[in-house]
Amino acid sequence: MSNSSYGANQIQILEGLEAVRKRPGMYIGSTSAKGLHHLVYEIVDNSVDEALAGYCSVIDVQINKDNSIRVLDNGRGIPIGINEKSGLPAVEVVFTILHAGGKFGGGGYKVSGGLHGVGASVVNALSQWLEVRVYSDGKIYQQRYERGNVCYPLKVIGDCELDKTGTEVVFLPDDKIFEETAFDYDILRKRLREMAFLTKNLKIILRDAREEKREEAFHYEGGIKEFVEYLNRGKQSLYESVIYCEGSREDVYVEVALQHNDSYIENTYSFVNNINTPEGGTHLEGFKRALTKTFNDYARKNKLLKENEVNLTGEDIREGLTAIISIKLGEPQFEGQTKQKLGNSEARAAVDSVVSEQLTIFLELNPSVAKQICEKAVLAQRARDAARKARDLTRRKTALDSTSLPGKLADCSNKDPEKCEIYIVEGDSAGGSAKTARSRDTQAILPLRGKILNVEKARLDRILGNAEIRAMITAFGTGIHEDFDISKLRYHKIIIMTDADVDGAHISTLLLTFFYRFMPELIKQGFVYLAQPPLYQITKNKKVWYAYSDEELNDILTEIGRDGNNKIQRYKGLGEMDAQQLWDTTMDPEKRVLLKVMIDEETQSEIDMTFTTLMGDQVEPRREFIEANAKFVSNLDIY
Ligand code: TSJ
Repeated sequence: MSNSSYGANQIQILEGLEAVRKRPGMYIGSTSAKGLHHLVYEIVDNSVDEALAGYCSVIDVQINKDNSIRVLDNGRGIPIGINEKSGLPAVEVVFTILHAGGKFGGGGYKVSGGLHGVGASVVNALSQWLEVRVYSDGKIYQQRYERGNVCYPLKVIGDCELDKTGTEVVFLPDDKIFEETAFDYDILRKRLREMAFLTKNLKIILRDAREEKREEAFHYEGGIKEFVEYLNRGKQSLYESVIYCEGSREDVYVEVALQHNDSYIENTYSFVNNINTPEGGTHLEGFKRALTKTFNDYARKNKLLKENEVNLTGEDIREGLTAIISIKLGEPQFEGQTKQKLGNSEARAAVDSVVSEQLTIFLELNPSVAKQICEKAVLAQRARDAARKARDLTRRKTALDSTSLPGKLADCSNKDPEKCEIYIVEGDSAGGSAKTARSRDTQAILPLRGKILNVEKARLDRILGNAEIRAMITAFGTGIHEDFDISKLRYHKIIIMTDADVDGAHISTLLLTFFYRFMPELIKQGFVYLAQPPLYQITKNKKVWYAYSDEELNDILTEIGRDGNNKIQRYKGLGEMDAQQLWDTTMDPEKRVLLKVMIDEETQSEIDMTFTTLMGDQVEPRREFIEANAKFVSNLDIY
């Protein structure tokens, strides 16, 4: 290689990686914690590709003491031979040349054959230092880079066993680029486990070598079949087996796993090239089309639907369904506002064809499973009819407006929704205090009796027949489901006020679940809040303090002195406060603290999973309830 050509290459390389350092967001989305963790996925994706190509079975990911990351795989090793075009070893090209068509630059992503290492140069550019070691031909090759710059040409640093092959990459994210450089084990855990589910037979090990040592291995021989089992854990499945379809059509590789449980909620997750597509797209359409058609055909043929009965809808068949659709294809096209919706029409046809063909066979071979699903769908169909009637009822009521407002509601006199708030209060006695305490002009009070219906465990007809839920729907004025109209909302603050105990937390979660499932816009547009009643009242020499946490209680006691003159009252419920206290601590807009409930679009699917686990039947996952609720609340921003 002549000096001049090496020089020209170097300049190009530096310009490429400099562009990445100038605008990191263009390449990894952001420089927040999210972008930081993205670096790991960019590297691991390459090892997963090697696994998909059939050459790698173990990927070992470690968070080192200094917050650097080591990824080690047992694949073939990034080729060390000279790349013709650049005259450099292929491994150096991978790390120093910005590959066109990176995931954020638009363009392609090849599943097999070439184009590996997309993203490796980006990670390199954004790392204080990065070292790569390739184990191949009984030798260990190494190269080091600092902020993307080559420290020395690729060199042999030692020997290894002849049959050992693989790639090892260690990198330390640049604290000049990232706002946050500490890795979160649980964030990596979630994505790596998902990758392991999506790539059967691949073992992914995750280790934390920092203070709190942790180590786990994710290895699912059943792949997405086990993913479905995992999602259905803690639920009663309708039948034993997870239904699995797999096949290729026109270079689209399709894998689908599904199983119904006895709930009424659908949980379908779709992936393209191992990346979640929360907005779905053609692959999901193909799946739904195949499912609807195959079950209707089967039900007709086997007289589970009579001639005079109408077809089952897709929704009927998907009631209680848990499903994973995972496809791999060469050039995914993403559409829609967020570019997250798959657009390739061949994906629709491929999923439809694979699922129709294999599901038909499965149903023929498993008539008892087929019958159970069809019978559940027929029940869903009937419930849907009943629900329509119930909904017509709420519809007529909203049309009549305030004259038909629920009797328990103490409405406010102001008619400007922007100024109005509604307190949804646990229990009649607290409701009574709240009615006395409130500012009548702008604050409405709706007391709820006891626990509200768990909407994750009831069909629509029962939900709409429930008095507490009907009261909320009519009070809000918005209608529900397809009738939902946010512009009719009568209060711009919907404030949930429950006791500060486990039951109160449970009621809050039930209410949030109802809003989330049936009126998600309320949450998305930021109209829902949680009131924060105090846990303690402290009195000393006729002065009064309120503490909203144990920590705050301590602070107050330290400040006023811990002596016999203190009287501490632990509030077990809202009912223990009189109207004045309730106003002072929880309702006075000048003094109160409200938590605003928000959904991060990104974590939407995670919340979906959280809700269904939370609200499922069985005891063990229930135990996690408080913890998960705390997590949900910690996802909320303090208003
Ligand atoms: F790209 C990278 F640096 F991010 C990276 C790549 C990081 C890690 C941890 C592993 C890898 C990687 C790449 N593991 N395995 C491979 N395989 C290849 O690059 C490879 C090997 C052989 C052949 C061949 O055709 O013989 C082709 C490729 C793409």
